[in-house]
Amino acid sequence: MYGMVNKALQNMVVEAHGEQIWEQIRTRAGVDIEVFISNEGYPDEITYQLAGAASEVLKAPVEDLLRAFGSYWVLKTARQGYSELMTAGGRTLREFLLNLPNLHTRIGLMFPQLRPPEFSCSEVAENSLRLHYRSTRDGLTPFVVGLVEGLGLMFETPVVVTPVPEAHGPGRDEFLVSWPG
Ligand code: 1DX
Repeated sequence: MYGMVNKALQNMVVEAHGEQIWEQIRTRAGVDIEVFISNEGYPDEITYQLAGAASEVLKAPVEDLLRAFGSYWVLKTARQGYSELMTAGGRTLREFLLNLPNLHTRIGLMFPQLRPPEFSCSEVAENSLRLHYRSTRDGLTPFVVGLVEGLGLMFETPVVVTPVPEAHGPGRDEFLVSWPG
């Protein structure tokens, strides 16, 4: 993944726990890169190693960490660093979710090394929809829950995100997303 993602994870940990804890995590992960370059590609392995080591050092389930990271990504990384992109995504949570497929096409064109996930929506109602997610990567379902929760916070819309508990195979998932009327 682009260095941006690892850098965001580092920032989240450092803001909450300080530099020393990050150094512990980085060492435990066996990652000798001290500074990630945002627009450079890194092996996915590095991100997974860092997340796993963070889970061990912080004694928190990796799912909880990924979920928190999803919100952080939307509220800090994307909204502060790519505000135009996020503003163009829509004016409400519902609009933004319906625009996610477009947004990812655009992001994919901007950054050729990006392997963005595919999103689509079905069963679209006034206060709910079913979000389909298909990725080249495995194990990131909790990250996606956090991303949508972050969008809820961004639009000040209390959102409930429920992964549909059927097996869809690696890198594929569905979520029921609902918000109050
Ligand atoms: F709901 O892969 C809202 O590296 C959402 O399954 C979801 O393949 C907002 F400069 C700059 C750069 C850089 C900007 F080149 C990325 F470095 C991307 C900014 C997206 C804002 C996807 C990041 C693939 C890296 C992936 C979950 C899960 C998408 C992460 C969240 C807006 C982004 O993002 C999976 C990669 C950006 C950039 C946004 C993503 C890769 C998202 C969202 N994705 C790089």
